[in-house]
Amino acid sequence: MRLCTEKKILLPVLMASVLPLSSSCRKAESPNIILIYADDLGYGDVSCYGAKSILTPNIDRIARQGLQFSNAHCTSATSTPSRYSLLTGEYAWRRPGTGIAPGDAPSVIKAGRFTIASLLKSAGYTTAVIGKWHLGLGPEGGPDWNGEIRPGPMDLGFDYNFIMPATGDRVPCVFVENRNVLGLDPDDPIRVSFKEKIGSLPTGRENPELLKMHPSHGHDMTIINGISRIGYMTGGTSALWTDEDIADVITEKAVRYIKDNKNRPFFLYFATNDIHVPRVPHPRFAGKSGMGPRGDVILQFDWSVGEIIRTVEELDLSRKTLIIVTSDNGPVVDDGYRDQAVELLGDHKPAGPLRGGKYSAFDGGTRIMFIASWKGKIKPGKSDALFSQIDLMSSFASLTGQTIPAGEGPDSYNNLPVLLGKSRKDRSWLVEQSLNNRLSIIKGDWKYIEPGPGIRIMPETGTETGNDPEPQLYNLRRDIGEKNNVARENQSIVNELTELLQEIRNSAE
Ligand code: NG6
Ligand code: CA
Repeated sequence: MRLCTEKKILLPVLMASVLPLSSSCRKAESPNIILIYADDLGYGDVSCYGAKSILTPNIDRIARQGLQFSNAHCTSATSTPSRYSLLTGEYAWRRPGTGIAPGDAPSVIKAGRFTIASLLKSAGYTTAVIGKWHLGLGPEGGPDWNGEIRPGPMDLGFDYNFIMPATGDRVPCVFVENRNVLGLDPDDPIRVSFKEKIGSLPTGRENPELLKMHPSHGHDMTIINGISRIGYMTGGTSALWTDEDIADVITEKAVRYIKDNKNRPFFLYFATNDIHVPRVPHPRFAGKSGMGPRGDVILQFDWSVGEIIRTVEELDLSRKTLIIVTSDNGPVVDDGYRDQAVELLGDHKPAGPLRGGKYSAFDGGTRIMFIASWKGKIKPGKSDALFSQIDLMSSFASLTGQTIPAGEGPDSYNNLPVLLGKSRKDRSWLVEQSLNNRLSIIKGDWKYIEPGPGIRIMPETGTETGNDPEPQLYNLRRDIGEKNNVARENQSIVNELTELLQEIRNSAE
């Protein structure tokens, strides 16, 4: 079928350089799409992006076979908003309630909303999410862990889901498969609270002697598998995950999914638990990096990537499969557990040359590793084009010949030529979100961080937040480390970017 995809243009003048895509009409294709989404993996955490003290041979291999981006961005410096924008094509800061979701949050994306999964489903794909969800489940008031979990990914275009509801450090520590907690014994129901202690399970605060990994900040509530978490839970004993096995379990599910669906177009959103805290590698990776658990789970993530690409190759699907490897936000060293990440970091720079990290308005928070590979279609190489994950929705629409319904994906633009390496043209601008919804905007060489109150360094994590009561302007081409604020000398650029940001803010449908 030959279809024309014409994405509604919100800011025609501003986005003119991205659109239209060779008159927006191209032959629809339906490669399998595997989106591997790491958690908290830094720009400098993998060897093809310059890491010296840690080797990631599988990621390096896919980078050599594909296109390695040096100027790609997620939309936010934390998980839930980045994932929200990735899946909906809408900036999370436009929607209240899209901040870091608690473990019992209701579905953050309203059931029935158009997502990347529903887009690909309408293009005839079978779709799945395997791994970290962190976008809430169930109705207002939260999910019924002991009954049917609805709404969930299946109400957002995913035919299959095998997920961790929130994060590894939040209760409940169970997998959800489609609409149910996996392995739950009805006689041992799950209860969860983020307000007060419930049940009789020990907590990290009261029984630190029971811990195999101690918190450095927060994370002192219910102990599961020797690790105290955020939140309290009781029951569900037979359903609890074992942290050491999470990578194996979800990677095996992903591999099985690829094998089972090898004969039809599929979309697999494989969102790993690695390298988020608590960092608990399988024994075969423990101690292997020399950098403690944080380094070990980078090796584990690399292994997961290797299993996926090996499966694709063995099934002879490389020419039919677009694989993307990227991360939800930048790196953090101490994110709440005493796991030696700080002590054993050595010379390693998790954010590479970038300043800040997870939570931060500096590029360390939101410029991420991004690799796209598709044998025979994407010419191996490097791209320094300014690219945003939020454009995946419209780019996939263009690829598969689909139209995005009016009002959906308002911030997603068709950037397929850049994704496929046919163009190196920068996105006209992009917006980054950090803590407290502070926004930054990048346009060409310039990055502007809006002023506002707030702490400069997070005491718990040591992250430079990028918060400043003064406007900040950096020339990223000359100063990738955002060291010299040149706002005063370039008032007209500050004015231009302030206005542009305001215009974008006001441009919601
Ligand atoms: C923070 C947690 C942090 C991590 C983060 C979410 C504390 C003190 N810190 O609130 O450990 O869980 O939320 O990370 O509780 S994210 O990558 O999923 O956004
Ligand atoms: Ca994250």
